[in-house]
Amino acid sequence: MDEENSVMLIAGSGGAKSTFAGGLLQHVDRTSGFGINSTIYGSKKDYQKGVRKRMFTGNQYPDKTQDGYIARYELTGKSFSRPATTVNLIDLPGEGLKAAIDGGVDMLPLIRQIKKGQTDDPEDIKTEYEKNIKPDFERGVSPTSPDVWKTAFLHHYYSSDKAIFLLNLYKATEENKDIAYDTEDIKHANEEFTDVAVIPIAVDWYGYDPESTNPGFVTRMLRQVITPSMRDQELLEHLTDRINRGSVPKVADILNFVDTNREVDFFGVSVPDKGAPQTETGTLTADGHGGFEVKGFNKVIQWLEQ
Ligand SMILES: Nc1nc2c(ncn2[C@@H]2O[C@H](COP(=O)(O)OP(=O)(O)OP(=O)(O)O)[C@@H](O)[C@H]2O)c(=O)[nH]1
Ligand SMILES: [Mg+2]
Repeated sequence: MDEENSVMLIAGSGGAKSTFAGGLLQHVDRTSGFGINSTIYGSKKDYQKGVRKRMFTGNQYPDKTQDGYIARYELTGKSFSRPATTVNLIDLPGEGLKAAIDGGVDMLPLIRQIKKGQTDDPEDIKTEYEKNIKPDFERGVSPTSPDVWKTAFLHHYYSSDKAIFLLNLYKATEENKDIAYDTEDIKHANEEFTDVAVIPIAVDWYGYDPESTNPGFVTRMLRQVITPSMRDQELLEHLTDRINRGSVPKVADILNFVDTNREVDFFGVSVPDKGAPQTETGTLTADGHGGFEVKGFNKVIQWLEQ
């Protein structure tokens, strides 16, 4: 592995990558002793205007990512026990994503190719990325070819040592949007990475607060003893009770997979919609300090530190 504690975020189109990026930043900004050094590769406009400004000034969810960017978050701070942790969020443009990740006409989905060992050799991918792709990214130019995005994605995948599968519950269950990965991909990643977490986002839509202190200290301690991995058993039960296998089989499969594969970590986050869980307003929930609310990102930091 190239980097000490490098984390890759995996999510498809509309998978809440931008919202997660803004939410993590907000959490860190609000927590004393932590900091983020962010470096943006590719479209700075997508990130600065489409994510930062929309969320931090407009109190709205991010714009749909247009040209694509890679946000590299380096977590710093004296409270952070692993100062070299970096999180890479690759937000491909919708079109590029369609071709590169969801699979074009003759192409197996990218993540599926990884599992089948059908991608180019990781060393060749790295060389190609460093030599022919990275310079443009650094100049703020996003690739226009799906193949180039594909190489950028694969390079980060192969050089990370932890992976987060982000699961946007709002898009996947309310809008029935396809997820770019399935349980087989998570299983494969679990063999390849030192740590894998499935993180549902938009749990506010299910009326769940990841920071609530239920079900009580003793129960939580007991559960911690039984399942030492980082998992929110209450969230798992909460979602399993409410998510219908008939209407969203892929999400139900993932929940079931996580339930039986205890080494996969599982906990939720949200950047709550002001109207959740009743109505979708597209406006973020005010935090009473002139900003927006974020929930559960303390767990993300804990997970990054483990
Ligand atoms: N209620 C709620 N909705 C969310 C949350 N996170 C994401 N969403 C919804 O999901 C939508 C898509 O999120 P984005 O962050 O734009 O997803 P993305 O992966 O960056 O999407 P593209 O860049 O367009 O591929 C948002 O506009 C919200 O409607 C959340 O925590 N709570
Ligand atoms: Mg985006």
